[in-house]
Amino acid sequence: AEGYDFRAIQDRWLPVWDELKPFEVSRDSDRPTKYVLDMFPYPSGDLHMGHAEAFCFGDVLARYWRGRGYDVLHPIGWDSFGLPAENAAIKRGVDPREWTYANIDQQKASFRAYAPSFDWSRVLHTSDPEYYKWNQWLFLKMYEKGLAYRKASWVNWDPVDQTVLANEQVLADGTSERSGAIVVKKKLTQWYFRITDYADRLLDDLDQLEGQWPSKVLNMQRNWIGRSRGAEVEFEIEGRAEKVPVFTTRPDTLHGATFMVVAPDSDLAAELASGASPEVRMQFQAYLEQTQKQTEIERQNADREKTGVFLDHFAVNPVNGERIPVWASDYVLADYGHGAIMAVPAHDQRDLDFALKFELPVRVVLDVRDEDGARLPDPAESGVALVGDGTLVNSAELDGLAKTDAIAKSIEVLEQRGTGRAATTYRLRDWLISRQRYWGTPIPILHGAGGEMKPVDQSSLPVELPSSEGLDLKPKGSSPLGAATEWATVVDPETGESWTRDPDTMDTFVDSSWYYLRFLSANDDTQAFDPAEAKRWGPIDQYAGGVEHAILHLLYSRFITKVLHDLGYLEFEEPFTALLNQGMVLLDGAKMSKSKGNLVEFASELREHGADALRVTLAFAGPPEDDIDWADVSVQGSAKFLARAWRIADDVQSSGAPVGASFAGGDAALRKHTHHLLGDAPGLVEAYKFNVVVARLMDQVNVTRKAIDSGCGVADPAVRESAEAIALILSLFAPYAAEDMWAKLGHEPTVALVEWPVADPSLLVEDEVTMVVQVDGKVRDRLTLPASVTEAEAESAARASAAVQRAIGDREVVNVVVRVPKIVSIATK
Ligand code: ANZ
Repeated sequence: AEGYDFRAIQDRWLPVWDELKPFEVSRDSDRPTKYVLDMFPYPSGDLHMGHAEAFCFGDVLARYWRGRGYDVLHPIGWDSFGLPAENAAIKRGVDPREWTYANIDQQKASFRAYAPSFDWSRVLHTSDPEYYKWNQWLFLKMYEKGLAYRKASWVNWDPVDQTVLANEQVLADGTSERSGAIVVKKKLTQWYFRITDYADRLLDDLDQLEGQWPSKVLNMQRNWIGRSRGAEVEFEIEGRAEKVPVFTTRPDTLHGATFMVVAPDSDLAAELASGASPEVRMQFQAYLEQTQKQTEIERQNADREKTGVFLDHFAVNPVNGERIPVWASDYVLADYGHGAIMAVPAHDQRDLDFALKFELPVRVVLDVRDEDGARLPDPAESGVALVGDGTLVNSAELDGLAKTDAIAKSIEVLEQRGTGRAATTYRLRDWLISRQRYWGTPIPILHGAGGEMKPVDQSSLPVELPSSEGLDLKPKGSSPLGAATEWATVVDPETGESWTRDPDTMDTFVDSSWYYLRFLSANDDTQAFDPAEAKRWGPIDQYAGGVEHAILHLLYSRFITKVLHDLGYLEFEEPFTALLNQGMVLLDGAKMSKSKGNLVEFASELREHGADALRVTLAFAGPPEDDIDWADVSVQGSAKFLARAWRIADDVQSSGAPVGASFAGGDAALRKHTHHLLGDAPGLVEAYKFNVVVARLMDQVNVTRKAIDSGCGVADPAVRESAEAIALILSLFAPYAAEDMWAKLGHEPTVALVEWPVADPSLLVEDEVTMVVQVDGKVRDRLTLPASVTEAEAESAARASAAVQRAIGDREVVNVVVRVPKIVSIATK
C-alpha cells in the first residue's frame, strides 16, 4: 500500500466534510448540550501561530464532547471593527471595509485547511450591519435603564494620535504606548456604561467560578474591581457651608488625623484655591499643571518624593474639634473615594512622608508592639509609620480597644453623631464606551439644537455607517462622522425639526461583550438572540482564549450578561462556566513578531506539515497554559507518530479482518491496554492534560505495533479494537488522519460524530503479584499487591505487616532494599 501522505488525506476529506457539514447543530435534538467557544479573531492579516494554538485547544474540547455524546455548538466569527483597520485605511488609502473583509476571507481559507469543527452556518462579523444593529439595540436598552449616560470628564489624551487612551495605554513614564507622545489630560464629553452599579455582583459571583477559571484571572478581576470597605467621615471646612466627606479604611485612627489632603485635580481643590491668596492661587495652578502630566500609576508610586501646596484653609476634625490644615497633593487621586483624605501620618507611610517633608504634626493613636512586646519607635523619629495591629491610645472612648473593634466602634460613634457612616469604595470606574473614530458602531442617539437628546427609534435601526468616501479618517479629536453632514442630519418628517446624529462610535469591547449570544440566532433578523436558545445552550461550558483578555473583555461580558439577565432575556448570570487560557507560542524564548523578524508563519507551516502534525505538535508541547517555544518542538516527530498510527489501520485493512466482529476473544494484554486508555482519556481531556493524552496515544500505537509484530498478529480482534480507539481519540488532535484511519477500518465518515466506547471495567482490574518480605535474610511475610506497585508503596506495605514488625522487634532498621514488585528486604542491627 501507499504510505501516509497528509496532502492526499487532506484533499480526500475536506470535500467530504464540506458535503456532510457535520458540525452544524440542529434545533431538534434531545441530546445534552455543550457550548464551546474560542475567543473570536481580529482580522488583521492572516492567522498566526497564536491562533493555531488557541483554536487547536478549543477544538480538542469541542470534538471531545461530541465523542462523549453531546450536541456541541462550536461557532466562529470575526471581531471586525476597530482601530487597526482604520489605521491601515489611513496609511494605504483603502476603505476600512475592503481591508477588513479581505483579511476575513484569507483567515477563513486558512481555517478551512486547519479544520476546526466550526458550525459555519452561524458565522458573524461584528462590522456587518446585521450584527451591529443589535449593539445599537443593546445600547438603547441600557439607555432606557439609565445604564448608558453622558458626562464630561478628564480623559488621557494622545496629542499626536489625537485620540483618547485607556489607562493601560499610558506607560509609566507618562508617554503614549501608541505614539510615544507625552499624554495630557483633556476634558471631553463621553458616553459611559454604568458598570460600577454592578461592582458587588461582578465581584461576588467570581466565587462561583473558583476552580473553573485560572485563579490568576479570578484575582486580576478581583483587583480590578478593588472593593475596599471602611467609612466615610465628614469634615467641616472653615468658611465653607457644606461638609467634605473623605473615604478611609481606618476610621479608628481619626484622633491621629493631623491634616487633610485633597487631589489637586478635584473640583474641591480648585474651589478652595480660588478662595485663597493670589500667591497660593498661582502656586496651586502651577502644581495642578505639573500633576496633570503624571500618570495615575506614577501618582500611586509610594516611593516618590512628596510634593504639595497648602491651600490656605483649615478643616475641623469631627472627633476632637481640632483645626487641621488642608493641602493639595498628587498622591491623592481625584476619582477614588471622595478625592480627599484625612491624613494620619503616624499610621500611614505616605502621610508620614508628607508630614515629615512639610513639618506637620505626627500623633500616635495605636500602640503597636514587636514580637517581644517592645513598643515600636516613634514614627516621627524613625520615619517608619506604624501600620500593624495594636491597641488604641490618645483616642478618648476608643482607648484600650484592639484595631478591629476600634474600627467598628468608631463607625458607631460617627453614625450617632451624624458625622460619618460605614462605606465601601471600588477601584472600578464606569466603562467609557465612545470613540471619536470611524470604524465602529454608530451610537444611536440624536441631538437637538437645544442640547436635548433622543434615542433613535428601534424601527429605524440599524443606524448604518456611511461610506468612508470623502471623509477624513485621520484622528483629530472629533469623530470623522461629524463631517458626514448628509448622514448626520435627520429631519423629523412630522415636526420638520432638524436633529443631528451622535458622531461617536462604540468601543469594540461592546461588540465582543455579547457576541456569544448572537451565535445562537446568527441568522435571525427579528431579535438579537432567542432567549429560548440561550436557555438551551447557555451559559458557555468552555471558553478558550488568551490571557490578554483576562480583565476587560471578560469583565465587560460578565457585566452585559448580568444586565441582560436583569432585563429578563437570560436566566443565567455568568457567561463563561469554564475558562482555559492558553500560553503563547514563542521562538527562542521571544515573542514572535514581524518587526523582530522571527515570525514563524502559520500558512507556510500548514503547507509544509499539514494541519494534523501542527495540531499534534501544539497539543503535545506541554500543558496548554504554558508557553510553547517553537524552537524546541518537533513537527517532524509528530508527523512520524501520525504515520505510525495510520499504518496500524492500514495494516488492519490489508489483513482483511472483519468489521464489527466481537473483540471479546482478542489478545487480553492488548485489550487491557486499550481499555485503560479509554478509561483514562476522558478525565485527562477534561483536566486539559492534552499532552498526556497524546503521550498515551503514542504509547498505545507502540504497544499495538509490538502486538502485531511479535504477539498476537494483525488479524487479532484486539488489534482492530485498539486501532479504532486510537482513531477516535486521535480525532481530537488529528482530524484528517483519524478520518482516514476510520475509513480504513471499514467505517463511514465521520469519526468526529462517533460516540466513544466505554472502558470495560472487567478489563481495568489490576494484575496482582505476590511480594516477599525478608527480615535479615529470612522470609517473614508474603503480601498480595497490584503489579503496578511503586517502591514507596511496597516499602510501607512491608513495614505495616504485623509479622514483619514482630520479626524486627525493638531492633533498629539500618537498610531496606526494594525490588518491585517481587521483594522487600529489611536489614536490622
Ligand atoms: C486614613 C488612614 C489611616 C488610611 C491609616 C490608611 C491608613 P484602599 O485600601 O486602597 O481602599 N485614600 C482614600 N481615598 C484616596 C484617594 N482618593 N487617593 C489616595 N488615597 C486615598 O485605601 C484606602 C485608604 O487610602 C484610605 O484610608 C485613605 O487613607 C486613602 F492608618 O484614611 B486612609
